[in-house]
Amino acid sequence: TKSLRETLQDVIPAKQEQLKKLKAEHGQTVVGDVKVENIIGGMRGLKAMLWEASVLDPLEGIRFHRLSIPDCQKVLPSAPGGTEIIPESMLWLLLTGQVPTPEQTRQLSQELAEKGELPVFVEKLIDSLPKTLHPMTQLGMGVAALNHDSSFQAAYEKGMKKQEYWTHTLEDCIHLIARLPALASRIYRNVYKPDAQLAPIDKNLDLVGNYANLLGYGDNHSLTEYLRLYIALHGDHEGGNASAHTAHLVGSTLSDPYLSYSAALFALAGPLHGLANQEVLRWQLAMQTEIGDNITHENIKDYLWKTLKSGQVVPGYGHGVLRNPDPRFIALQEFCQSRPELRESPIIKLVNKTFEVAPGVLKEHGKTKNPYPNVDATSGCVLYHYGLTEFKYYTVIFGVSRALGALTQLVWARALGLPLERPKSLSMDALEKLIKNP
Ligand code: AMX
Repeated sequence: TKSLRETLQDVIPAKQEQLKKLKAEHGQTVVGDVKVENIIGGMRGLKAMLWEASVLDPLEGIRFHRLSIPDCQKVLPSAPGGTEIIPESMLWLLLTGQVPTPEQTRQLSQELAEKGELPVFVEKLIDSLPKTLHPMTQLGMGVAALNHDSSFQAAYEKGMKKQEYWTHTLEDCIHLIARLPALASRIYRNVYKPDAQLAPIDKNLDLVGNYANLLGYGDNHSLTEYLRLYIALHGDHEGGNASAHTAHLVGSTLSDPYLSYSAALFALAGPLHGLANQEVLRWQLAMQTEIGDNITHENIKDYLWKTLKSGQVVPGYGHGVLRNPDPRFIALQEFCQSRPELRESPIIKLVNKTFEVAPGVLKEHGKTKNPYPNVDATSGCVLYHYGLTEFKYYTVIFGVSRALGALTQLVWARALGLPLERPKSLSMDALEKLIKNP
């Protein structure tokens, strides 16, 4: 059985060769136009970034190295006693393009558990923060502080060769992922359960097994399985989304993985991105309060229009790239349908009923290019059902997850020697001049 590092050593040379060939043979090949609407429209649709681990198709959704979500659910190993994909198997797939064996997955789980403790100074830093500070701010601060032990930064100071960049990047990425459960659960404990004792990391458990334990939900097998699936599925969504792109941009300056991912977390903290799952729950609960027990299509429709007419977006609907229901949403809904207690849950029922009505209303409203749900339309509501009701915390769980993809890309960016990112910007005057004189 090969280790993760040996597997990467095997696959990197072919990728380096592929890039060299692309550069040499197609450096000047044109693959798209830049329109003024791209420049003023948040670069939507512009093909301008290399990202190895996943590609997002507008209709079909995400594929991780060619595997769709249902493919992954068939082939990626789960935890002992579980049935859902676990983040370790997704991380292995993202990093290497290969499906790990159960044994390889266990080895990775073990390594992560062994590296999972936080340095004492980071514990003290987090404990010193006011509990009123948003959990995402705390997470970003904690991740940035972990760069104290960055292997990449230490080796860079000593003058490492470019060929060694990726190995040190990988060590940092593995350490960071390993420490996220301890960091994220410490924030949860401090903010919401100040009297609770944090469990020690169990060296025999997988990453999410430990995370659930640390959060105080270790005995809830169903929630633990949901978190495994949730964190595996949110791991990567190609490169252009704000959090992934931020990690890539900051990493391109050769900032270490801790600083790069810390920056990504602050992009994730925005309401149009990762904060949406907290917004969805707030919105669905407000809907429930307003319409009471009389949950009919008509009442939901009225509530949707009320939201839209007040100038707000319908949270959990629409997407920058997707033009169909998000297959991650579908996968989480299937998880709910497979469990009787979730099928009967009032909040999950409300999410389902909203899904039956919202696309029609959004089409009639006529603004969004995608009237269908994204993953956030359900993800937080399931947590709420399980009793994890502190919705300001939800984006932290997303933040634990997105590390898988964003950090994978940092390894690839250093292995491929990708350069500093530096697009050209223009003022409106300069743009007008260019339009007159292309
Ligand atoms: N409800 C109401 N209006 C919406 C809408 C929604 N759910 N989604 C998009 N629109 C509006 C936009 O605000 C925009 O209006 P404007 O022309 O007045 O500015 C118009 O439709 C066109 O937008 P778009 O091209 O369809 O979407 P986009 O690429 O600009 O934005 C997104 C994508 C996700 C930010 C947007 O759909 C949105 O705000 N959705 C609600 C928030 C949400 O669910 N975010 C989570 C995204 C997934 C994630 O990152 N976790």
